[in-house]
Amino acid sequence: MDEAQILERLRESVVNLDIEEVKKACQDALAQGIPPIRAITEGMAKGMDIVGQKYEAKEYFLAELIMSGEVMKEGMKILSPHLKDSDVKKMAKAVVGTVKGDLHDIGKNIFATLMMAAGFEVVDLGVNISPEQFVEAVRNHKPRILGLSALLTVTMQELENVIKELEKANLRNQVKVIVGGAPLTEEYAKKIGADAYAPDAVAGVNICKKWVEGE
Ligand code: B1M
Repeated sequence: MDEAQILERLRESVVNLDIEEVKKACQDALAQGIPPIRAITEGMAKGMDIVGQKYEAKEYFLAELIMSGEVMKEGMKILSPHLKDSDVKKMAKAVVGTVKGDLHDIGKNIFATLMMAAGFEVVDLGVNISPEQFVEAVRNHKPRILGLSALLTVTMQELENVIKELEKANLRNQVKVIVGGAPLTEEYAKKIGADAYAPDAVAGVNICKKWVEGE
């Protein structure tokens, strides 16, 4: 089976909400030497896009959204350990989390895993994190980078709230803030005063690497 067929199986297994098949396809991807990041971004994540389209078209409902999240997480369990590069030097600390009111964590988890693989020390706060909790974490962990994820148009505003709260606490100039998530844009990130917008997790990690390497 060639790479294109395995990537197609990865996509299909997510769309079909098939946990056993996603596990097999992930194992086959590794056995075939497909880079895990490709299996994630070109395989499973593309399947998630189709699930989203089916949800919008009312072919899928909340139960299917939940299930697709579980399927992708099972696949991530198999692929994530292979993203790690044991030779990487410790680069800097990053705190990451999904903003208040938002429970989507798959993109944020991919970003966190790739950051760790690149040598960053990552403190993952989880989902539904309030501006106050982000500020507390910045105060306690003193990271160089704060990574914020938002997947809903209704939670985008929370990104700005976090930045305002950092300003109030006089901590804004101590961290670089990077934001990511499907509804965001470069313009929006600029407007709310973030230091960077990442269209995907790989781009996000590259931006963070440049920041710390340039210091
Ligand atoms: Co939700 N959901 N969901 N959902 N869900 C979306 C986001 C939606 C677009 C589906 C749709 O209608 N097409 C829609 C949002 C519409 C909008 O606001 N514009 C939606 C909705 C409406 C909802 C609910 C409101 C549904 C309801 O209850 N009626 C509800 C809200 C719950 C809440 O958060 N309060 C809800 C719930 C859920 C589940 C919990 C069931 C589940 C999430 C499971 C989980 O995350 N553990 C879920 C899912 C699975 C989805 C879809 C299908 C897939 C999301 C995903 O994981 N994508 C999604 C449709 C879609 O996105 N196509 C949808 C794969 C992931 C790899 O992509 O997270 O975008 P993504 O991450 C990307 C980039 O954005 C970027 O890197 C990743 C790729 O490399 N990135 C970063 C993300 N964060 C980053 C941070 C960075 C850097 C890059 O640096 C810090």
